[in-house]
Amino acid sequence: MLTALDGRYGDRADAIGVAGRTASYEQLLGAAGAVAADIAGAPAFAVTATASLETVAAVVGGLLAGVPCVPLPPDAGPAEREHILRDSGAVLVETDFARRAEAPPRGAAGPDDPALILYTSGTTGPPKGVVLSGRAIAADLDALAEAWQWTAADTLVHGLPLFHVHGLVLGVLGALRTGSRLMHTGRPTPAAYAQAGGSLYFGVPTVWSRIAAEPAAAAALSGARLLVSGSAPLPAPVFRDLERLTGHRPVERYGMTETLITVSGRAGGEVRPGTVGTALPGIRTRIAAEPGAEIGELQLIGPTLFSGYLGRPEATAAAYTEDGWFRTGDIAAVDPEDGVHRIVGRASIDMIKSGGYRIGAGEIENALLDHPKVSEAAVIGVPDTDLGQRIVAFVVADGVTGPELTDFVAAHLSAHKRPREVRFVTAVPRNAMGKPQKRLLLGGLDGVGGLDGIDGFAGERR
Ligand code: MLC
Ligand code: AMP
Repeated sequence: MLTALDGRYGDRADAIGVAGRTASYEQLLGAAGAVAADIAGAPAFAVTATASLETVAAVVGGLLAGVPCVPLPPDAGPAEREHILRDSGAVLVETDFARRAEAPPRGAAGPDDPALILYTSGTTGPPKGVVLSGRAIAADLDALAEAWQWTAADTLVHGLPLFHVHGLVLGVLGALRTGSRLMHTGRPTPAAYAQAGGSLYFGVPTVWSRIAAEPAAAAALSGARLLVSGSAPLPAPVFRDLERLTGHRPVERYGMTETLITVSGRAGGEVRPGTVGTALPGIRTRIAAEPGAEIGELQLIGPTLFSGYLGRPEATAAAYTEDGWFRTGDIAAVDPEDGVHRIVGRASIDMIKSGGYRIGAGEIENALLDHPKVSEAAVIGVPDTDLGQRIVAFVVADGVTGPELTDFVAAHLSAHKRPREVRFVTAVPRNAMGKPQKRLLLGGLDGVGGLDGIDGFAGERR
């Protein structure tokens, strides 16, 4: 997978830059070799995935040793960390980039063995480990390289977290497969993107909308070759602002942790706001719609799909249809003329995308219910111009403030899973089965009815 590391594209002192530090491929290989020697023979290992050269060396070390890497969100609180470590059986490894191995050991893992285990949220319960093989990752990166004309001549710039597909698989392994220089900005701020002088830029829609709000930073990207957005829908106004300020029509692509990137616009091709392009080479898609309807669940088949949820065969089986197609849970439509896909929404209200992070409502509700003062909790994602959706928690509680509950979730799970708003209600509206009626909560917040007149349900901010 790491074709650039065999020297075919040459080397340079700043082949890899992360958060202000740079390294050559040779240095990276040496540091990764030291990690590989440490972990050889382990079933899996975990690394605290800060935005750093150490994280890159650890992930590469895992690939060299043939030991799957579990990247831990660096801000994960004890509950989330313990769950991931226990569930994966991974040993947590510290990386010292100054330590180097002369001859990196090579593991005996085959292309279908696990290369990465990424933890991601479902609608209920704690996050599940998504097992990705080297073969699936390489197939995806090669398909994207073709779609985006991504080569060793590029300098890739982004500042995304190194524990998810976008920042880690595309943003690090993609650079090491294509040989493009990588400049990771540490944080994905408009100023950092503007200063980087790259040719290829990756961002989640929140990053692009913040760049579009700073015209000078956006204008600095006009010399780039390609701007790519993904992980959540890019709002059409942001698309248009970017086009006006940078001269580029951003390419959108669609994917999931379980499937990697499967649908994308093409460099040099026609791109339309609100659409995510066509299926990548090797991927087949279909829409499971009611007869006569054009919109339905997007289902997929192809070489980039995951190997399963770690230790959860029932959950893996449930993710597929009887005839073997992966059920994305996203509602989409495909233009019959040109095969261009449009993502319309999610099937489940309990799957939230905030700042490009996938967050299960059930996980936040369970964390809130762990607080001794909380007796009921219902969490929804509310439309937000900056984050796409923002997490709003409705709770029945006494003797605790909203900021205290926000901090409680941030400390237990991770900062990006914290509710941005807490509303205190007298009861969570439920149907006859006792299931929370979240659409009522959402309707009440929008002021479009639903909760109006239902005493106490719209909640009070404290
Ligand atoms: C604030 N903070 C708190 C806090 N309140 N910390 C603890 N407790 C509290 N109560 C701190 C945070 O720790 C952070 O600190 C700072 O405030 C900012 O908070 P944030 O939430 O991190 O920042 P925000 O500005 O909201 O982040 C926006 C963002 C981020 C776009 C930078 O959402 C992001 O990086 N998104 C990328 C997600 C991503 O990569 N998804 C891809 C999934 S893969 P500090 O010190 O950290 O600043 C996928 C597949 C595909 O989807 O298709 O790509
Ligand atoms: P994750 O597993 O974190 O990668 O999240 C996957 C989900 O992100 C998908 O199921 C979609 O809901 C969403 N997503 C990713 N890319 C896009 C996109 N370009 N447009 C709309 N939604 C997207």
